[in-house]
Amino acid sequence: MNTARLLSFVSSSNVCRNFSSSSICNANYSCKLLVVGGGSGGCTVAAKFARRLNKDSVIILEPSNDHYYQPLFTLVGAGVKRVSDTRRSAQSVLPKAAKWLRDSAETINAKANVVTTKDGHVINYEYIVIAVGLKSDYNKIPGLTEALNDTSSGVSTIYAPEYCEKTWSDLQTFKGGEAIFTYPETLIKCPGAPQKIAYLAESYFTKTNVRSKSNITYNTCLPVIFGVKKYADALLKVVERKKINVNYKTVLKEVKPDRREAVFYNTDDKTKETTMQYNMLHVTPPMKTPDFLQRSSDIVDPNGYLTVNKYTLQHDKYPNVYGIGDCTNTPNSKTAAAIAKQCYVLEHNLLGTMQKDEPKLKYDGYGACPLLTAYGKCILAEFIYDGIPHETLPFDQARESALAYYMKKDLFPFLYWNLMLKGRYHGPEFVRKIINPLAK
Ligand code: UQ1
Repeated sequence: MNTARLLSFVSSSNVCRNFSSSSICNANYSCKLLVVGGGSGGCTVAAKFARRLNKDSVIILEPSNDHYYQPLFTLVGAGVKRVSDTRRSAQSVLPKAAKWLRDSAETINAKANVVTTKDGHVINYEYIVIAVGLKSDYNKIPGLTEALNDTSSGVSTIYAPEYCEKTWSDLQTFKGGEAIFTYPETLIKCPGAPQKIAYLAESYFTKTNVRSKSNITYNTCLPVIFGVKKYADALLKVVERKKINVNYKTVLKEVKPDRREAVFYNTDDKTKETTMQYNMLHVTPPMKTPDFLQRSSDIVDPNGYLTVNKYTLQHDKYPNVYGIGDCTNTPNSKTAAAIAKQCYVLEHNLLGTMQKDEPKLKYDGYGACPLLTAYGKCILAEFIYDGIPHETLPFDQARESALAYYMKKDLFPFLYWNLMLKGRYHGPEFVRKIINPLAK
């Protein structure tokens, strides 16, 4: 018996189960498909392949016990949902026919088809899907972590399950003054959310009669309000109606919670700084890919994003490596709707690769962003690569609608938990073909 088989035997024996410290019992696993990450992309892909391949062919590497439906965090911040509505146990969503290792990837040797884990296990794979997402990089902003952890600081973010309810309590305690909303100078997930929460805050302040005593400011690193012109034009009207001050190319640099001050720089001239007083500060933190990818220079670009073909989702160097979701370098908007479409393309292309065929399907860059503009109102942006609108519904989706709001609040979470995570939802293209057949 060679060492690898011996280790694998030991790991599955009772000897190993009786030791909780994995450093004593490093196991050696082998699988046909390793899925790294059990979030939206990882769970969906694992569900598809667990169904298609033989039992025990798929291993999912995911350290967290909880799975969150992050698109609802904005509505938690606005007091419409609770954070518990967004959470399910990983156990309940990960496919039963796959093996879940509660551990995270530490290194990858893509030439040798081996991943090592934080707990010291070794996983040999034939094919791998990397779906590790994006994480918040709070340390990039001095003072931010301290401010977020202080319950009375007035500083919060809807980008984390531990802080999105703080946004709601900050909205309720705000009695006027300066409310500031930020957008960082990195790629982020859901690029619409930083302004959605500003719009909902404005509506809430109007409802509680503090709007007339307050200024609302949205500071964004971007030179435009939104990357797709059709929706940007509509959003500028919302900004005007709500009298929100927008400062472009303006990025949060530091938070000084003891003085309730936020320091911003200008992207054209970083030495140009402005200090603003706040009573409430909503921060969209800078984001980066997890350390595992940052360390894996062989498979990522200089910013740490997995380098895949933007149409096929296959890695540009290693044909048995695929990527999905927020951690890849594809230039689409990082949203759950994008993952719904990507998983269909990935499924077919990876199956092709497994049969020694070329990847045939192409991801068109589809992404969707339900831009909440008030309680009960939403602009449902849908677009593909190069900012080209690609709408599903048979009316102009740049118009604010109540239907889109209820889809965002109730329909999309339902589709997510009941179909998408089970690998049975690929976005609204099939609906679009039926109800909007003449659209391009
Ligand atoms: C969508 O399909 C989806 O997946 C469940 C979302 O969840 C996050 C969305 O936000 C959006 C906008 C879509 C697109 C669907 C339709 C029907 C327009």
